Amino acid sequence: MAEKMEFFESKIVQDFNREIEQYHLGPLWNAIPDLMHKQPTPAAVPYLWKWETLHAKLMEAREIFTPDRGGERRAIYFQNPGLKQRQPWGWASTTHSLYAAVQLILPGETAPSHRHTQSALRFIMEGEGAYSIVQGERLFMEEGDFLITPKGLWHGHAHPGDTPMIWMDCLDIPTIYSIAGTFYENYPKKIEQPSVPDNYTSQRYAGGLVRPISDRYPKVAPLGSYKWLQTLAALEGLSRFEPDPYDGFAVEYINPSNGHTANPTIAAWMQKLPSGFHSKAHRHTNSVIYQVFKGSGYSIVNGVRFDWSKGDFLVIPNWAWHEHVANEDSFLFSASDLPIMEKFDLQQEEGYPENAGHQIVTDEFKPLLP
Ligand code: GTQ
Repeated sequence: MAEKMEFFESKIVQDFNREIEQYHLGPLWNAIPDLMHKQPTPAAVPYLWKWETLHAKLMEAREIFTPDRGGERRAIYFQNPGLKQRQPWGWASTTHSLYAAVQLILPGETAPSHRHTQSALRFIMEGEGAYSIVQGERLFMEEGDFLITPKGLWHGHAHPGDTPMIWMDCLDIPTIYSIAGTFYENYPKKIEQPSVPDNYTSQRYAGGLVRPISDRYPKVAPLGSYKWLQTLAALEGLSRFEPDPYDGFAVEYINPSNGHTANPTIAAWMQKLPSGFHSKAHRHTNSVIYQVFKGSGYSIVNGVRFDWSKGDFLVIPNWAWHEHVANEDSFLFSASDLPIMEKFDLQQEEGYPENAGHQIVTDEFKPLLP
């Protein structure tokens, strides 16, 4: 060991390491301990954003940014404090692979249609009356609905209703950025015009369990909007039985024509944690971004307690131990990079081995100063 240290610190090695930099070369012997960890050691940290802050900042942004002025969406993203703002790696990253944001649209506003190689999902937190238009279909949004725009599909939003609407966006922006896979295009006219009846796909799938025979052959997005009442009915049925020890009663949004995740690269779940439920702790290679849709409770992530209530966002980085406790019946929406890990055949999961599956709380979450 001492011999090894001597080698790394010797002048001849250090000089060499520096000298080859001018040729844009690097010494593996210096890099490998950081490049190849024994197990995932994400730079992203567990973090919690409170609804009070999010709501206040969105209200300030009402005046500061309008889609008419900026031609874009009024979205504020979650920048993981462990990842760096405005650095190619880490910018607009909530986890290493995923971006999440809250978006506000006011009555009368239009967010123009565009398309890109990033896949997107929306989870509706507050309000009603706005629509997203995807594949020529106006998908009118209500609280608790889940919407998808997989890569390459035109999508724009408009609000003919009369109450402000707030939703969560999640996209695989950091993943596509890091593999230099971005293509982006604005729609030639401001917003796509309807070419099929409103809420066409959710009507076609009103039955829930059966698919139109024309969708036997896989389509990218046969169903654009997953309605809250259908999701809730599924959870109520599940809740009559035993909860999953780690996740309570959880359902995953799937593509009804091929059975895969609704978005190709982002998994999305709705889970119900009944009042008093205390999950066991586990960890997995995928990261997760939680939105507290209803209820309150806390999660313990790597020994730190995060108290959450309605509207809050909690991020669990890859391979972090975590368990959840519900103070009342709680509904958590979550998005994760599980499909990305699975595509690389990297998904792993394990239960907390000690203390009957529960962590010891060593600290309480406090927001980090910038
Ligand atoms: O609403 O289409 O937060 O394209 C980021 C990129 C929202 C959107 C985001 C997007 C959108």
